[in-house]
Amino acid sequence: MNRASKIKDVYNSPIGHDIIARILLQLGKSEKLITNPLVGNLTLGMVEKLLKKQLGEEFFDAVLKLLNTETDVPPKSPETVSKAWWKEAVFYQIYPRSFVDSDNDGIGDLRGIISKLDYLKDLGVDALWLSPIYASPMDDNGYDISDYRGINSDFGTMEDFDELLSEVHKRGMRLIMDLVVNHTSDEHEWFKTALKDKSSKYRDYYFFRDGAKEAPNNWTSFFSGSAWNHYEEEDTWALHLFSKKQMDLNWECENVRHDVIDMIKWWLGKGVDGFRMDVINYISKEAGLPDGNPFIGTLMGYMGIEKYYYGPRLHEYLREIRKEAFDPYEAFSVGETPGLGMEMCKLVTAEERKELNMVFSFDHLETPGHVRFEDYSYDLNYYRDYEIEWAENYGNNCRTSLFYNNHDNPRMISKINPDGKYRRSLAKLLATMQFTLPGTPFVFQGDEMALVNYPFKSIDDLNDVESKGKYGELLETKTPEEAFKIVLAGTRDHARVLLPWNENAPFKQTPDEEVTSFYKEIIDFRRASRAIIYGDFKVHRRSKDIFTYERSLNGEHILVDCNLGTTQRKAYLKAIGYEPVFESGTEADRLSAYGYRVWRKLDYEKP
Ligand code: TEU
Repeated sequence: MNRASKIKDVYNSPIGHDIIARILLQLGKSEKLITNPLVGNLTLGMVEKLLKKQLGEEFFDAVLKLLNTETDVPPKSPETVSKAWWKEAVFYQIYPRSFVDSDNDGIGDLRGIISKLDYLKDLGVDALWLSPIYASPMDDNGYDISDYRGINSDFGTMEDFDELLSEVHKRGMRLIMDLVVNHTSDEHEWFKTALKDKSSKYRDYYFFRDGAKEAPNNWTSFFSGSAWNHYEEEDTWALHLFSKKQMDLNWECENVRHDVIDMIKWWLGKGVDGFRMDVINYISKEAGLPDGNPFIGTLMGYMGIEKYYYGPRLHEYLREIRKEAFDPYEAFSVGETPGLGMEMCKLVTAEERKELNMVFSFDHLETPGHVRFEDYSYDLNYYRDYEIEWAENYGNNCRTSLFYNNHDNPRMISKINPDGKYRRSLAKLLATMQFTLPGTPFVFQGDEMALVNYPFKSIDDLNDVESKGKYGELLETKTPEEAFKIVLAGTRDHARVLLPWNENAPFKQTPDEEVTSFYKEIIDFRRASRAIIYGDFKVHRRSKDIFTYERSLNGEHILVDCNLGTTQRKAYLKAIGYEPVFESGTEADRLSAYGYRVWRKLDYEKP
């Protein structure tokens, strides 16, 4: 690609599609802007001339560099979906710090998780994902690891972990851990040695720049401020994309890759079934760590992100980890890949590519043109369109992850509609879609209780390093009240409050038993349906607040009818020869607010 390339050709290339789709998403614009012939036939050079003032000098250099880095195209989608346990499984994410506090010290722990394994088994969970439990100073609640082979004493001991793993397996469940290898804590031995001894083998494990008078580039941290720490005494700088205590590992260094692979094999050797891989798409940085493009940095909110979110050696590193560590143990991998579009995700997860099994993409978690730190009403019509896009285009050799909450986001029910009278209906509507759409469901702890956001009163109530950084940044231009209001809308702490079943939980929102029972029933229903797990997907209706779709395989047909809003809607009436299996209301011809109906074809005989 070059400046003579037409917009339509760029949009038709995998990486070009993702880059343009991301820009449109951030701007809240429709793809119609690009697909109309007038714009589509413009060359990049023409657009550069027209928008030079807005885009700045090197915008197209940055875009073309990214475009031309990737020379592969995603493999074609095969006719059918291959079988795998992780396509049939329902996963459940546990954030150990707030799940179950068995010793009443205010922090969840491993023995608490053990005490809830029967509950999780009964709910229908097949696999657990544990957020980090390793030794850590807890600057980012464990995503800052100081010893990959140690257990944080807040959570318990290695013996507790061994017991947890054994009890999980006894119940026929699996357990995946959180692999955080884009960075380590600054209290990790590797970093402490590297900082003190420039001749140490660990010096090359990180990004140090000696003797510079100012930060080596303009990159900013996800947790506010520069992405560089300055060490006066050692006259050096070191890179951290996240908190000041989370130091980026240099994956160009072969010893880093070797030590990470060793560590992965050590955990897999203990019987762990796989890993969720934290910001794994950030591990390959553009050589020389060049300045980020100002237009892109402003648009994305993070300067420099285009220099590392889909780096030049990403696929090579992922293949190496897969071949050396995961494949020998037939271990499962799901990468956390913020910012990757669908085509990039295909290149990272298509089965033939032998990189990751699945990824978490996050573009469905905010309505286009909005950001997490913004108090707005999330539009489920966007969620519908996003899930249809992935169901129809991600391919049978790739597997969508289905989730609407995690430990990094406010609770989805509150984002859609904070009016308590809709809490139960919304919880069940979200579950209906999560357990009948094509893909693998990931339940976040408390989804099955219909949990909502917490009414924090002040910044002092918050624990999250990201939120505190954001608050400090906002105070430069806003009053404390204005700054807190913005942080409250998006703080990750909403998802990290001690669950209400704990004696000392600050939040006595009663778990909704009816919702929990619904989760059990619909998870059970999904488990018995090959059409849902492996079947086709067909849209029957998609209009304002309406989403009606059908799943089918070998004569089994499941039809799902949803009302995505609060106004009563006409139900789908063409379900002749079907029987209702789940329904939120009794009037066959309509759907109540956030109503749903799941039908099963009558004449189907299970093989
Ligand atoms: O999160 C990375 C990530 O996608 C979010 O942190 C996002 O980049 C950020 O909130 C800006 O929108 C992973 C973990 O899930 C998160 O808990 C950690 O804080 C982070 O990486 C660093 O390890």
